[in-house]
Amino acid sequence: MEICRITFTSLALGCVMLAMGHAKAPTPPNVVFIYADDLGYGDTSIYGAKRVHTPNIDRLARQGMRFTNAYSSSATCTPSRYSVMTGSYAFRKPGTGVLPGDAALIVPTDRATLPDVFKKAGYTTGIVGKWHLGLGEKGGEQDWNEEVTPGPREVGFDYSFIMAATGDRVPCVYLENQKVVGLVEEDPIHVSYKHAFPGEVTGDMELDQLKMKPSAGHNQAVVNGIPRIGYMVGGKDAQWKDEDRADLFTNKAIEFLEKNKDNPFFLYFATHDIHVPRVPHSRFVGKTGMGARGDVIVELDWTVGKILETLDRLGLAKNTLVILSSDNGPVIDDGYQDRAVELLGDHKPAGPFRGGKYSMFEGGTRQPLIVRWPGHAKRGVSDAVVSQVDFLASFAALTGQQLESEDAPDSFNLLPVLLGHSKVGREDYVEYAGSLAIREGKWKYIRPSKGAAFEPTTATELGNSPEDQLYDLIKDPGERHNLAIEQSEVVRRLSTKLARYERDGRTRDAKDSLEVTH
Ligand code: NG6
Ligand code: CA
Repeated sequence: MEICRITFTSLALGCVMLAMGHAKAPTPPNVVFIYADDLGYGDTSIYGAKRVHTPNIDRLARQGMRFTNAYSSSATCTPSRYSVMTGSYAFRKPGTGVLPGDAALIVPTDRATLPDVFKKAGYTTGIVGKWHLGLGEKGGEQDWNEEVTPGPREVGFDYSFIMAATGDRVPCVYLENQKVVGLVEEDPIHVSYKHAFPGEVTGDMELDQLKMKPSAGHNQAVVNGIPRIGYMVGGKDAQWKDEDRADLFTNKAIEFLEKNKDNPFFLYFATHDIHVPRVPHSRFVGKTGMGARGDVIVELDWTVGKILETLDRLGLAKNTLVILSSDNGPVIDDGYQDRAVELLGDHKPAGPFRGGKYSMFEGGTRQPLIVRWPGHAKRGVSDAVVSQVDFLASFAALTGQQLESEDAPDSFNLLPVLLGHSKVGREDYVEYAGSLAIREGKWKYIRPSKGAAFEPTTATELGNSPEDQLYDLIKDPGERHNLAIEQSEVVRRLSTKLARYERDGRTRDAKDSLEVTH
């Protein structure tokens, strides 16, 4: 049992040291959080993939801790990212579902966020990559020709280079410090999720000229020959080229590292890979024989390699904690005809788990998670239950920050676990997609719901059922044998606990601020 009660900075660092078995308090490290998009548990070679090779991610894992029971908050992007930022389960806040690109900011600016924690400790904070947490005060009313605010800055980032939502949603431009990059005055940009603009050519009309055709939806604005969700005109010079995005994000991240090499920094590097539309740079095309989906995994791995190489080059590797995970489980056909289904073969994107993106089954929220901090994080594999919701409290502990009781209501300080010094992870965890589930030890209970059991366009087993579901995740990681009837006592207990967690509005006891309680 690891108890790490944090009341002031020196004690906090003492706890870190205790956890690390050292005698002297270190300077808190830089932190680089690489958040991949839609990367599945089984998509990297270190997690068992055979036909895709990810030497850089594998190296990162071999030099640190790799987790087999790590979770995102949800089986889609926005809610998982919301939880990372706030340390709150996303199900608590209506409106955290997958956002359109013109949604308003959903992260509260009056409560501690993940970057705030670092900022308060004197770090310079930056985000490069996918945002997808809304921008501006009123959805649909942003003027993309002006600075769009509130946004990353108001959430705690000193620097931002982002795409507003996803690669398949307008606006198809980048924003640097909340201003569209490359916009010229004579060609203003207009965005709508309600109507096409007069004269706008949409995906419906241009089918035979498209670079990539949709398999579902994705039939509105056409940018770079690819049809998207939402309408957009103008800003021609600012429009992105999907092929160059991984290079661009990587270069922006490297610039941030170079610029901040002499001061403590936190970089939230949210890659677009491996989300749709999957358009690898020509250097990666054909590298896996699995089509675009495989090739963008290799592109992601290259990105990770570049970041690691930069840390080495700048002499920062030793004093930088690198953490890598994914926002939700994998999906094969996510709305474009990119041959991912045809070329999948025996590759298992979700590893041993059932379902994937959008699903209540483990494939939705069980994520790869790697933590490297040379000399401080152990090397090895941990089966402790940990979650991305815990990053906020854990990094608060790392940097000696005290959380207010109202902050991060579901975030636990699992720093000793993340660093491999304790195997005692979370006692329980709430998973969220079409319904809610609670995992406690070997048990996973999925609450009955009216949602569909199967989504035909993505071929996802969503895991929704009007019946109680209870699985033994140790004996049955693939969630095939529903034990709800024979273990009705466990069902009763877990459904009551889940209802209590929902009702209470928090799971971290306010007084225990930063305590690992079990
Ligand atoms: C779905 C999109 C999918 C993807 C997802 C969000 C269609 C048919 N499907 O609605 O392509 O964009 O939303 O993904 O439009 S996430 O990773 O950002 O949550
Ligand atoms: Ca995602």
